[in-house]
Amino acid sequence: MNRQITASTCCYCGVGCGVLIEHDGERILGVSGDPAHPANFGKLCSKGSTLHLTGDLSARALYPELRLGKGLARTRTDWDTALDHATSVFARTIAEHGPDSVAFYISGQLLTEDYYAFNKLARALVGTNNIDSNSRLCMSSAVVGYKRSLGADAPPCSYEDLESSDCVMIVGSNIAYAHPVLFRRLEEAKSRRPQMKVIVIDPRRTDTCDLADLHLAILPGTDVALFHGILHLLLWENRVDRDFIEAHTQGLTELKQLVHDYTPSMVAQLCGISIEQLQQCAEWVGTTPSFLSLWCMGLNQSTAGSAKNSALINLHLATGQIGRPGAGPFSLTGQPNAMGGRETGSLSNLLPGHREAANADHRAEVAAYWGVEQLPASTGLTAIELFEQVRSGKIKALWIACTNPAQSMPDQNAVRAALQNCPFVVLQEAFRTTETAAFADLLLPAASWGEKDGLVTNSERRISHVRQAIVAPGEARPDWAITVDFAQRLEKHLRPGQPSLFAFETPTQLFDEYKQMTRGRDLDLSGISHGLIDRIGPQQWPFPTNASAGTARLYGDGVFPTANGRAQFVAEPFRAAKEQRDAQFPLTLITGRLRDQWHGMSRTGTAAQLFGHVGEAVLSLHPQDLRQHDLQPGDLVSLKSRRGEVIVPVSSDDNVRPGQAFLPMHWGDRFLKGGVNSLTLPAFDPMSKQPELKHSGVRLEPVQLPWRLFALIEGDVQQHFETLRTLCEPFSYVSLSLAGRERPALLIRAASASAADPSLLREIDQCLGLHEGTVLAYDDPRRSIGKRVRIDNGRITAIRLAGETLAQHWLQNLWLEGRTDEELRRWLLAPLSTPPGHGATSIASNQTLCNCKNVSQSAVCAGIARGLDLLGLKEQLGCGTQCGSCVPEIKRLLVATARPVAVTS
Ligand SMILES: Nc1nc2c(c(=O)[nH]1)N[C@H]1C(S)=C(S)[C@@H](COP(=O)(O)OP(=O)(O)OC[C@H]3O[C@@H](n4cnc5c(=O)[nH]c(N)nc54)[C@H](O)[C@@H]3O)O[C@H]1N2
Ligand SMILES: Nc1nc2c(c(=O)[nH]1)N[C@H]1C(S)=C(S)[C@@H](COP(=O)(O)OP(=O)(O)OC[C@H]3O[C@@H](n4cnc5c(=O)[nH]c(N)nc54)[C@H](O)[C@@H]3O)O[C@H]1N2
Ligand code: SF4
Ligand SMILES: [Mo]
Repeated sequence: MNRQITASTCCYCGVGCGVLIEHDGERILGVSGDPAHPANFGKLCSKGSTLHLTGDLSARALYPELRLGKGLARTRTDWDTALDHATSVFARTIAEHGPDSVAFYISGQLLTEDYYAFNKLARALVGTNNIDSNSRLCMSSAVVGYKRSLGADAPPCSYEDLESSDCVMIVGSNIAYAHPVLFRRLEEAKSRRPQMKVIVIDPRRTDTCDLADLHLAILPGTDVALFHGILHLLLWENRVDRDFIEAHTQGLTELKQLVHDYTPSMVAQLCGISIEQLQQCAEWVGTTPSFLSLWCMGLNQSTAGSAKNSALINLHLATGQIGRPGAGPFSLTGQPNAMGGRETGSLSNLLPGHREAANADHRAEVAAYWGVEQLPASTGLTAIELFEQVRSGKIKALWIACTNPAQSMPDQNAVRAALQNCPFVVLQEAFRTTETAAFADLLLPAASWGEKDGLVTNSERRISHVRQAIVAPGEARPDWAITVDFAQRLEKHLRPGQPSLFAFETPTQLFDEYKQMTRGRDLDLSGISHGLIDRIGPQQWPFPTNASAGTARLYGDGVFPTANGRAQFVAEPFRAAKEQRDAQFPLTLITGRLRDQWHGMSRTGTAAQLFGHVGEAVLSLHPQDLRQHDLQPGDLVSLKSRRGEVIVPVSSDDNVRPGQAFLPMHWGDRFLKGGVNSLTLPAFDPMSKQPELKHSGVRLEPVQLPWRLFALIEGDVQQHFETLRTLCEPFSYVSLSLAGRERPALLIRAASASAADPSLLREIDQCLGLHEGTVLAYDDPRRSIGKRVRIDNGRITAIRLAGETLAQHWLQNLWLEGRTDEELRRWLLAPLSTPPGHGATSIASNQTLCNCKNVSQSAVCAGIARGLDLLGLKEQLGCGTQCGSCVPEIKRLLVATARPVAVTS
């Protein structure tokens, strides 16, 4: 076999790790960290290191598919027919209803060249600013924060600053899960310099707190009050940098008046922390030689997201902690190329090169460069507004690329109604399985990671090359090529006889045209090229023509890209989150990420191994709230908000505070009936227009769903997924997941108020292969109880329990261990399904803590019981020795099981 290695970049988070792809030109065989890449120096997290196990071909979109009417099925077509059809619908819609009747909704996961093509298409050719991206749900509050406080959308720091800082404040970021390789770098830095202080500000006690010297579990949404409270203390204790303030800032007088009222007692009470904690935090911030803050969605996804960002930056300006090693306000970027999106103008209010769509001079500059008469002056729609306009019928043709709004947008019932209502939905996707795919009139198969070529910018402004390793499967094409091909067809209608705006044949040509638009601007990339990155490695912008190296840190001279060169203090009062706890909805629902899943799971959800850590969507509640509702862990509840309902099992978790609940964001309607975002609200920040995905008012209602179903089927998981999900639609609770490693299986859990129709059960059995072959069966139709186990070559290959499912975990273990002993036969013939001698066993102990070395939680606990410490566990079990993502959790188990040791004097 012709094995080759291609150096590329991980397609998941904004850390932007370099990966070495091992492949044979057609298949990706393995991945490892690129030791030469300055973001990760060879490390990868549990997601990056399993990239080669994801992306099951049977889940991929391989051919264009078109349907010619709602309710019809899409059928395979060829690229010419597909794009000609799209062209004629777009041309007709624009002619009849004007350019603002169409819209583009794109993604922070596109490459820079893809973005550029989309921007030119929307703004220069179609003539609309209706081009927004999922970064609106992610980074737009940080964009506003940087721009109004510092003058430009530029994170000023480098990853090295994180390592050299004396005090790191992590706010609203679960970096241990969401940016694991950076967390690893921080861990190492702190172990080298234990005097380094780490403060974590998060309503939940996350794995990130493992590194914290101080954890402030503030009440959701109260960050602005906290930051003002810290500033209050800094000012009144004279721990500010007067010289810096004098020379490089403006606006402190007004802010000082505002924060006068944010007294320690008022702030402590409002935030739900102690005055001592607040004082400790302010003391560290005010006295440390270098102060760096890191933040992510806990600040941005808020109706006060812009205020939260600026209030945090205020602290850096007051202490002069910016532009120096180890210091600065450092926003973590979520998606791999959300930064590139911001640079190329991929939010409706922006234009390429950090320009503004509302600025007439900027529009004129861009129009002149593109050789068009003018750019549209009308305001473009932002994500939430855009889907509202789709629903109201104003947007009549919608082009979606590289995002799954029918999973990730808040208020899903409204979003699905919009998609249902839209006359023409185009979806450019790598996977045909997503929730949004169900609404697409035209599905265009996109090449995905490892199959396409272009540039991405990570959180520290570093541009890396995403290189193609293998050919795209089927007829999938790279995003830039799809967009350019469509644009070339559309310009024949909209600009007949004029020279093409889209004479691009390679991504390099797109980049070379784009980069000239950044010349002389804060982000100047004019010195960068694909070739340069290949020669000298990934570089941080600005990188002007003739530069020999990138720029590690901004604002070292105290000059900011504002009109008068001064940074701006922003004085905005604290405003509470939109939905406060009340009698009707007494809990605050927080949503966020898990360690091993990526967003809507189109990719990570194809690898059974990535379900080992967390296998299903479970609502975390404080033990006190469980007791109050008379619930046991594992019980199903109906979780209701003002917008929707989902049924989920509960778990007891004292990492959330009473009155709060946590649900992972990953489960859409495919994996969990209804999907998490049917609960969340569309309210958004007035400036950034970023929705408040982090806090919604919810309540728990008991449900009576006595009839249960559990099914497991080994083998081609994707083949069964859609069929079984559809068959299970009549049940109230439906949850799908994968399990196993070498021999993956699909798992289904469902519940219903009454027994399933026997004919439905027969269909499910047929799909599970339980209608023929060696099937052990027991039925008690009177009690609607049934058990079926299929055995092939002495191993369990399929299971179906109906009625009650007490034996599900026991059976799953038998399946995993490949056992079919006498116990199984005896259990099958017994009228109840309770497993022998077990009661209802829990799967929790089977949870895989260490994915790399496949070490379970129970093995780690047994090791701890034998007296092993972290080093011993690593040596004996191997856990935590590869990617290290599980180390915080192992440490937590060590602490939890620590026994008092007798001390002899
Ligand atoms: N494993 C994994 N990693 C990812 C992703 C993924 O899907 N999976 N997605 C990537 C993307 S696009 C993004 S945007 C990032 C997101 O990265 P993060 O923002 O770090 O992740 P989240 O879990 O969404 O939210 C972070 C924390 O905010 C806390 N929080 C909630 N409300 C508040 C509040 O009012 N104030 C404060 N201070 N904290 C609050 C939550 O409890 C949560 O722990 O992750 C990136 N990395
Ligand atoms: N409740 C709640 N909801 C949230 C959040 C939250 O914290 N809580 N976080 C929000 C945030 S920060 C974000 S960033 C969004 C993310 O939300 P989405 O953007 O919907 O997330 P993904 O599932 O990553 O969607 C990317 C899609 O692109 C497809 N894809 C992958 N590679 C390619 C490619 O090369 N080309 C094309 N064309 N397609 C490709 C994938 O299959 C996938 O379906 O979710 C938001 N929603
Ligand atoms: S931290 Fe993990 S997910 Fe993020 S870029 Fe690195 S390997 Fe990929
Ligand atoms: Mo994000």
